[in-house]
Amino acid sequence: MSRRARQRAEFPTVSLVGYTNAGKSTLFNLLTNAQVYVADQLFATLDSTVRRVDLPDKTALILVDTVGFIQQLPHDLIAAFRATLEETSQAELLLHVVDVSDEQATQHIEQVNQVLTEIEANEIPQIIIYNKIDQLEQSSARVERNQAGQITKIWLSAKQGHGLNLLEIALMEHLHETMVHHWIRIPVKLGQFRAHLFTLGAVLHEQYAENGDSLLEIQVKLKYFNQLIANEPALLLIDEPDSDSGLT
Ligand SMILES: Nc1nc2c(ncn2[C@@H]2O[C@H](COP(=O)(O)OP(=O)(O)OP(=O)(O)O)[C@@H](O)[C@H]2O)c(=O)[nH]1
Ligand SMILES: [Mg+2]
Repeated sequence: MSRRARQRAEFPTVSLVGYTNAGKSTLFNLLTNAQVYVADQLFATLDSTVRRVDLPDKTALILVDTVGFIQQLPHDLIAAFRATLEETSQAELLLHVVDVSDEQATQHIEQVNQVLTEIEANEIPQIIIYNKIDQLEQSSARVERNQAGQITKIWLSAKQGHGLNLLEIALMEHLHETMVHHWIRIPVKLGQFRAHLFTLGAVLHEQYAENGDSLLEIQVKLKYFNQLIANEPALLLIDEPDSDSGLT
């Protein structure tokens, strides 16, 4: 597996989407300390960019900066646009960046959502990022939550770095609720650990390797999965085994 594919398997992917010029790359740079090209022009970003981000609580994620969405995409940009779509449709979470100082903000949100529907990414959870609050007369960084208490909107300024902490909190909260689904290989000597996973109800399917190692398909909360990986260095992430001869 390539390093990128490996990281993909281990960490959840969060994709920055939004209308062109909304400030996606600026926010990407802020979160990753990267130096991705930012410009006050349409389509400053022509290809998607991928970096790992470690949140303050050590939760890791893969952040993807994408090509700006627009209703009538110029013909020569369609290829670049398609390449970035694949990243987007596989994301756990979308950060939908909006230039809140733009009079057309509401229409842009609708247009972006239309494109997301076209690429079958409309069911992925979304947090709306109202960016460029420094351009508003009076506004401070803040979050809005829905009735279930989940953060649905964040007001911030990517350029000034205001509200970055709120975005990090939103990501940590969201990812801690995210379930991960993996195949793992447990050496025979970690039998107790294997039993523990069964007790937790985390095991979907089990097979055995020739040497007696246990191959388990597990589903757990990401937060718990990170702890498992940290506490059991002998535990290996594996690709789904070919044969289906295992026990359930
Ligand atoms: N005032 C203000 N300007 C911002 C803010 N965030 C980004 N910008 C500016 O908005 C312009 C576009 O920023 P980018 O980050 O390149 O926007 P993008 O969404 O990546 O654009 P595309 O790649 O073309 O889709 C740049 O001039 C940024 O400096 C902000 O919080 N406040
Ligand atoms: Mg960009």
